[in-house]
Amino acid sequence: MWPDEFARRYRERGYWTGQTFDALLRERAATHGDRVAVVDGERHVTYRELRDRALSLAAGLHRLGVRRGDRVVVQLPNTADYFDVVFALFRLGALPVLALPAHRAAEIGYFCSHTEAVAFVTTDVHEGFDHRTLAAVAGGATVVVAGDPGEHTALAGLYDADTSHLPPGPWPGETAFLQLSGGSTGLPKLIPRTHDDYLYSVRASAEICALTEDSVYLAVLPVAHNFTMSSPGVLGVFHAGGRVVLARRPDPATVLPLIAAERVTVTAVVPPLAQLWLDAVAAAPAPPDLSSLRLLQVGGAKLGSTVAARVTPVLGCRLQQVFGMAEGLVNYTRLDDPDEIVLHTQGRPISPDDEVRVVDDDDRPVPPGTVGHLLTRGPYTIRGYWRADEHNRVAFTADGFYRTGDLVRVRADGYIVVEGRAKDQINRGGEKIAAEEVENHLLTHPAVHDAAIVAVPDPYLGERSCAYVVVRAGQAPVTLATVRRYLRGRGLAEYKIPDRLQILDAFPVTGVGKVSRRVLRATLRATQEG
Ligand code: OOB
Repeated sequence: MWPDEFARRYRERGYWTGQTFDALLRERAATHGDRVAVVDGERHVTYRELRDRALSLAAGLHRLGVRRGDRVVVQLPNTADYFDVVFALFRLGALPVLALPAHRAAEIGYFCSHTEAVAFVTTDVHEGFDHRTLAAVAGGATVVVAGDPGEHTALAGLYDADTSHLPPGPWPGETAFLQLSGGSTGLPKLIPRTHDDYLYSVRASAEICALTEDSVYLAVLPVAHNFTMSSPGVLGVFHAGGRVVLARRPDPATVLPLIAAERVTVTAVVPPLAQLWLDAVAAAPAPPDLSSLRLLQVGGAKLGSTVAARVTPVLGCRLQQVFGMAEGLVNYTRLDDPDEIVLHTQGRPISPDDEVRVVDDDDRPVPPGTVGHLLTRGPYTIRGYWRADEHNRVAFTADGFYRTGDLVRVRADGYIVVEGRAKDQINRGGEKIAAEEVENHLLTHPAVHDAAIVAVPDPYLGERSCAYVVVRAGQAPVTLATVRRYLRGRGLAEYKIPDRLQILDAFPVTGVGKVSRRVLRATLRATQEG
């Protein structure tokens, strides 16, 4: 948490206003009660209904034993249920642990055990996968299922008409939920966000993106991801009193008709999706009606300027680049910025109190305009991961700056250009893969003597992952198919499964003594082209 002098400053400057998520929804139900908050297929939920549903679900979850401070792993696709669940937990002061629909047994099992979750809320079947099978790794957590619950607790059965026994809610300075880090270590890290800090980023983002009660936001990426949730995302729309339309799938065939039918004004995507939509619209024999669309936000990975330049001519809307991270700092190009900025930079920070430092390998500031490591501190950037003291000593500086792992250049006008990455992570079209996490799984394979996961360039996703493997002497060589099957069998999310495999007799020798895995990965990356 923030030292007192910082907390005081952030309050004095009006960033931390003392509002909770529950209060936000209560206020919106009072001011915009009859307006539609969420559209999920045929289902329309007004602000008043959303607030009522969240309260009665809070009562039911409380009856089930969920208490303030408890952790609840939430894994739901883009459905109206998601909002009932998270706002119910916010009301109780229980902490949603925001898992993604793509997560499987390895991730969910770890989240449940690491957070000692009291409940795991998921769905029945989504994209062909039966999420109820994950109950096997939920440990002591009560399994709650949206849809057909099988042998588990039905979410639908938990809405309790009697809310009189609800205890008082949390304080705004408390942790409201745990967000997942993209990660660069063996085990995913959890990010504690408070009501105060998160809602500041939400309100400020809604203002930067000029959201109003007439905004219609299409949620395409998973709603639990920081981009979709708060940049300005679904919460920014709720703050403004607008309408959230949920897309079950991100493909053009689903999304383009939805934009036309619901008169969507703003949406957010990762670069590969932007490219896919652009290609689909450009190739359509009869162009879809995108006349309502005002803004396409693109972020999560670097957007090439060639793709960026196609957005306005093809879609007829403005482009906004978003460079953010679940740990905090979010940068936006502004709606009135000239093309030069919108096409070629990743924006500038939300807050005048976002501190941005660009340093060399020894933490010394680099000359203005040169590339270095981005460090940041501010009113909505965490000071430490949840229960990770040891890792926090390396992930943060002594004076509280977060080491983003991104290599950037800050222009004279304050705009940031992302030039690369110094963290052991693969950014697969916005989905983040921690090299060490996948390597650790690979190393459990009996035929694998050593393994390194490295990014390879990809024209569509930006990067894909390649597993470099040294096979154990006397063992039959592994193939891409066997490696992929093996990792799936270990319950790893599909996006983390290597796209390619390279078998090596030995890893390149990179120096004397113990070879650093970071150096090894860098060497492998450098030898890739050959
Ligand atoms: C967003 O959040 P995360 O936590 O999934 O990933 C953060 C990392 C950044 O550190 C950076 O490495 C990369 O994703 N990144 C970008 C980028 N936006 C994110 N790299 C280059 N250009 C960009 N525009 O990805 C996220 C969170 C909130 C809003 C938007 C994205």
